[in-house]
Amino acid sequence: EPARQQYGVTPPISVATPTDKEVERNQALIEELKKQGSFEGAEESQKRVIVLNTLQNLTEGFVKKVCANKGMPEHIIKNSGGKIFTYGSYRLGVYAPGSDIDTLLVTPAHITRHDFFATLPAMLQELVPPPEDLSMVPDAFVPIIKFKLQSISIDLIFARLANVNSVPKDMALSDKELLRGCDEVNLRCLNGTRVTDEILTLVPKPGVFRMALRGIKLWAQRRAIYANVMGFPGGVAWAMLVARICQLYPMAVSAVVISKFFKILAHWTWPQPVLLKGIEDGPLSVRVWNPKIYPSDRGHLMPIITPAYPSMCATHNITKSTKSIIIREMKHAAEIMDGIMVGNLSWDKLFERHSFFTNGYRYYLSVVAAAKDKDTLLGWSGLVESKLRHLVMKLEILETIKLAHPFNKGFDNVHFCETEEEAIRIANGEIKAIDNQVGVKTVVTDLKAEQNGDVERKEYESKFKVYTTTYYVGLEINTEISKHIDISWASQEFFETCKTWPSYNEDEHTIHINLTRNFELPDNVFQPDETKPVKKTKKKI
Ligand code: 3AT
Ligand code: MN
Ligand code: MN
Repeated sequence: EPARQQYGVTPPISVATPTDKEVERNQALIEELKKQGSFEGAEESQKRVIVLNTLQNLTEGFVKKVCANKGMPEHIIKNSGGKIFTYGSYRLGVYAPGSDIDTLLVTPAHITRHDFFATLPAMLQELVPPPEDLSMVPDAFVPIIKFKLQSISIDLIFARLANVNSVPKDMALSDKELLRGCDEVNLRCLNGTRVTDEILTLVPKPGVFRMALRGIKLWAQRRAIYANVMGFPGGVAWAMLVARICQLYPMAVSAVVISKFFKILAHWTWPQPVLLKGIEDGPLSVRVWNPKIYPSDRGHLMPIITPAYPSMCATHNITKSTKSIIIREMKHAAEIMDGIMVGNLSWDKLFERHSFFTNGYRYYLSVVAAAKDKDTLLGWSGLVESKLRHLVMKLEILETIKLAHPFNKGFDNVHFCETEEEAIRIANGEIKAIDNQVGVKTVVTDLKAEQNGDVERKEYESKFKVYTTTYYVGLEINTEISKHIDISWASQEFFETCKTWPSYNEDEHTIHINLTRNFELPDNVFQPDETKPVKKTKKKI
């Protein structure tokens, strides 16, 4: 009986059971989520189970093979085990059609990360049907192998338990003693599963939590405030916020959780942290979030703390601007939810798309990363994206700027130029190649999608190509101080930050920033049903 037990660090606010009206609103929520495509079909979900099973079998085979190659005795080969865990949206049970499966392969101490990268890819290739688009990044912050199995994207990471000689199929990762002897990379890889597993044990009714989280995720995506790198909460942070509200209303249905979510969090006394349980000490000499000890932790504006040891802040990227945008959105949503709960509004109102470009700001910064080929730009634009919040923080310092609002994703283009000189001028921002206004042919693309059909069209083969990704920052100007916006200092500082990238090469990677007025925004930032702002003409007297 959930109400009897206290979930979280304070007693519940209410243990009331739902009213008929609330149950009705909750039914309508589920219908709307279905209509909006939040759920995957049963057949597709079944395929995920099969794929995970394949990976589990492969894991056991992999561990045996490595043991045998190392000449280990038969009983070790037989008993070493090996297990696939999941984390991310699949583990939380909030995956949508097309979501990847985030997986973690755990082995006993005698299998190494080197074995993982040296032996597993070839074993994957032997699967029938074989994986597609296999790639690996062994030296990433979280080393990873990525591929598609039966058209499901898989993120596969690895952890070795330094104090364990067998990983049986029924093993859990909850015991923090398992972390003893693990290095930082292994700790990072174990963290995702440990956090998601623990979140699920800290909510009174996992089913209620999941449906509410689906609603909050859809809302945050539509409002463009879902993106950890850009200074907004990511999937884990949104999940923890929903979990905290579930703790406070243990008997409520998801519709009520969503309505309380906005009411409570829009008025939260930040930087008081959101915690799902008391912060634990542990057996390792690793940092645990603690603003009393660490000045950088004191700097977190909206701390949301992961429950699994070692606790960390999942929202350290939030800046002054993104904080005020998140709170503004929550207040707006709280009003809509009042309307929905009394029956004056329907759920689709909550999930309305943002108006960042159509009715957002008069001035935007266009931050353009450019390179000559797609793969070079993928690395470079990723780096620029990861540093964008540093630009936002520099802009926040300026007295002329009230708010710097980063949009949560970039826009990719390829520009086909007649001459190399033209290509260089585009990369440097000396010609604005938007909407084919100059002689350059500009094509909208998506760097991360495999098929950029238009891009390889024959007629452009001989031309000079420039690939660009553009990020937008909306600016709210303090007109009382000055009408003139000087972004040169903030831009220069930002360029310097980007250029400290170890792979940076001035011949390959370029970046520039334009101040863009709303009516100058390119067509590709607008949806088909949206209208582009027009220039306000001064009335003639
Ligand atoms: P989808 O349903 O897959 O869109 P998700 O929440 O599963 O939603 P991801 O697969 O992108 O999202 O991420 C799953 C987890 O992996 C979330 C986070 O703990 C970790 N993660 C993702 N990207 C990064 C990153 N760049 N650095 C560190 N951890 C990351
Ligand atoms: Mn995922
Ligand atoms: Mn993923």
